[in-house]
Amino acid sequence: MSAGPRTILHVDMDAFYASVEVREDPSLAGRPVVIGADPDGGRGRGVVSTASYEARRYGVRSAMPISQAWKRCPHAVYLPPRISLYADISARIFEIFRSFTDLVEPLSLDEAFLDVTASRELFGDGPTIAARIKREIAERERLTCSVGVAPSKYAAKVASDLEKPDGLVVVPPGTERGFLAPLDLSRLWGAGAKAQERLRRLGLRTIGDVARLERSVLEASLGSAAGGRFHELANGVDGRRVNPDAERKSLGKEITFSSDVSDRERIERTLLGLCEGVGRGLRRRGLAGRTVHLKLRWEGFETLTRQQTLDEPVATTERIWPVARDLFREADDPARRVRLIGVTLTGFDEEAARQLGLFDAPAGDAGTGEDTDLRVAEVVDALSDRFGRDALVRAALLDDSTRRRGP
Ligand code: TTP
Ligand code: MG
Repeated sequence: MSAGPRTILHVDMDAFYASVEVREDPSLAGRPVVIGADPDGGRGRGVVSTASYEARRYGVRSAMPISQAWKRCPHAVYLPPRISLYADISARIFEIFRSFTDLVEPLSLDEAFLDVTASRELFGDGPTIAARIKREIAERERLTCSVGVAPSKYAAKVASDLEKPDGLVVVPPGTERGFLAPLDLSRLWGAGAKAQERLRRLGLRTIGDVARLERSVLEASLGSAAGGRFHELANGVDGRRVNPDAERKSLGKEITFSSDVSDRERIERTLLGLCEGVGRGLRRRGLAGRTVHLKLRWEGFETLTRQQTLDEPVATTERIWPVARDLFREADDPARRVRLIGVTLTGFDEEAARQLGLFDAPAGDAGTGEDTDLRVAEVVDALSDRFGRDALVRAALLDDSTRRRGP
């Protein structure tokens, strides 16, 4: 990792679906365009996906019923969305992002964080890269976007929105707090209507007001987790990394047997292998999950799922396997043969994963059981990359599981 402040970009396409439709039909340029009509072009029961900036002047907004948009702007052009077209364009835009850095975290089809800290030597400083990305998207796709450049995700996200459309807002390192201070607290990331209402009742109006308040007062009003987080964000403190895997909400593996299996030991052995695969996948991505899901399909195709949520996120076979095995044993009907078995982890928690040492990890010394498991697992990963895996680890785990079976 390079020292010094990070350079993070937040890129968000302008009126994305509507802009694409205007590009496809230049006669729409400059006119109010509303995306979200029913497929027959009717104005029936749909909701607005988005509207061109011309239509927004009439108060048309995303998620508004089409009937209401029609009242506000009857002369707009109403079009049904063409998601696969937008997805193709999105893929090409993300290729442009990835030509500047591998660290691209997609937030939606039209929006991403980019960590370009290590790209600066090659492509120029943050504002230069932002301008290049805007130019390439304009030249190749004939679309505009808005970009925020900042040392943190939060400041970059806020910055990209300030001068839409076709904006480029730069927040130099060290100026985050001053940049955020005058903004309305509705721009406080993660503050929903309820939290905002509470903050306003404390007499706060701007992000700067939140920043100046004692942390303990915020914690007392909003709970320690949310209060603490808002206090840090308002003060420009946001260490969250750009995570290229963040869009991943679950990671799992499953196997369909070539013929239905009645041998319980073989099924458990297979499940163990799946747990190992999932654990490796999690660790490789710096993830840890809190919920273990088991999927079981009987002969004949009936399928059931069982899940268990743990107190802390896990990423090792040693932690995943006993849970998956118990879920299987509870769900199992030994009279029936098994066609498919699978295990999936969800409930990823980047913060917890960092605390477990999954990120930037020189693993700590003495620690929790999970720390120890984790070091073992990482050693096993490294060894198996070199020698191929199997016998050693699985034998050990199976022995262990037999022992744990006791009381
Ligand atoms: P946004 O980036 O939120 O909106 P936008 O790109 O249309 O406009 P802006 O210039 O303000 O960024 O969402 C991207 C696309 O996602 C949008 O074009 C349509 C779709 N979308 C919905 O389908 N429903 C919604 O409620 C929202 C917010 C977006
Ligand atoms: Mg957008």
